[in-house]
Amino acid sequence: MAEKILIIGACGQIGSELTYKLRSIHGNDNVIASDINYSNLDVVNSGIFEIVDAQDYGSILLCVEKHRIDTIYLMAAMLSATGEKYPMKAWDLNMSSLFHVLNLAKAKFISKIFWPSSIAVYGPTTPKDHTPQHTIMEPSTVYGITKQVGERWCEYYFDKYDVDVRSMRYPGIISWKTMPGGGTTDYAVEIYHKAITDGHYESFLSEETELPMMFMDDAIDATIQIMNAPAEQLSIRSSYNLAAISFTPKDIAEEIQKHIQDFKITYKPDFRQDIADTWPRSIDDSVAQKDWNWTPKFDLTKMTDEMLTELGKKYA
Ligand code: AKB
Repeated sequence: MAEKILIIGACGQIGSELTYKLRSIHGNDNVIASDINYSNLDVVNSGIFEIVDAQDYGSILLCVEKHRIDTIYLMAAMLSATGEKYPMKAWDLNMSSLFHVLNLAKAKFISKIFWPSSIAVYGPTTPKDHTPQHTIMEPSTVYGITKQVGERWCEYYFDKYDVDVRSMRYPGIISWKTMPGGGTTDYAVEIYHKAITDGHYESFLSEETELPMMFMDDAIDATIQIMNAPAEQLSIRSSYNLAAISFTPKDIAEEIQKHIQDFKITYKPDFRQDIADTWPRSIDDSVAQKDWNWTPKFDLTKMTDEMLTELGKKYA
């Protein structure tokens, strides 16, 4: 029997691309996309789609039983910037959805889980450069707290209940198909759109704010790689550090100017600057490299080429 996959949060930035990629690998009928609403019609119309409320155990269970789901990718979450505006909503969504999926696996309704963590697990007391896999973690955002606590629960469910849950700490993810929503790293997507449509971007982070980032194709490859890795190769059952590129708003603007000479950037840091200032500049992902052969394919130059080419077509 083919593996049946459910993606919760399939209308979002990463969930949508994961849906397309998993369907190309497993076939349309074996990958069920779901979300709380029909907010992304490209996803809704691309195959089987179900309305699932990630905060409602019964809603997820109904879908799992209807489609005989084996594996869940839980991509629904409230990100760092929105989480600071709605702390209790962020806590409720991010934690209850994780518990529901972990408990479905504990009760043997499903056999495997992917749950993304984030560089937001780190905080102001964490070493900022080449942040190691195991280090000080005192996150100061609600989102970061939910991800750190979530990691502890993932490891707990693996140790105590043998739940096969796999996770990685995504950096900021850059893509052209679906916009991100509510994150601190979102500027690195918006800047490409504005470069093409307006020739100008006002950055909400200061010019020297360096953060770990990754092109979507690498993030999707990493996700599929960790899910395909033999269980005995995975030494981390909380969440793996993952890295590709680190850059500042100034670096990305200079790269764009190689394609669009008169592109201008100005800087007006807002509350998201305070969040970014607590996160690492770069990440040491040597454990992921060793355990499941992780290596990224996109650097800033290659990513900028692809972003501007694809968005150029979109806005033509
Ligand atoms: C955010 O900015 O909140 C996210 C993340 C780094 O997890 N993109």
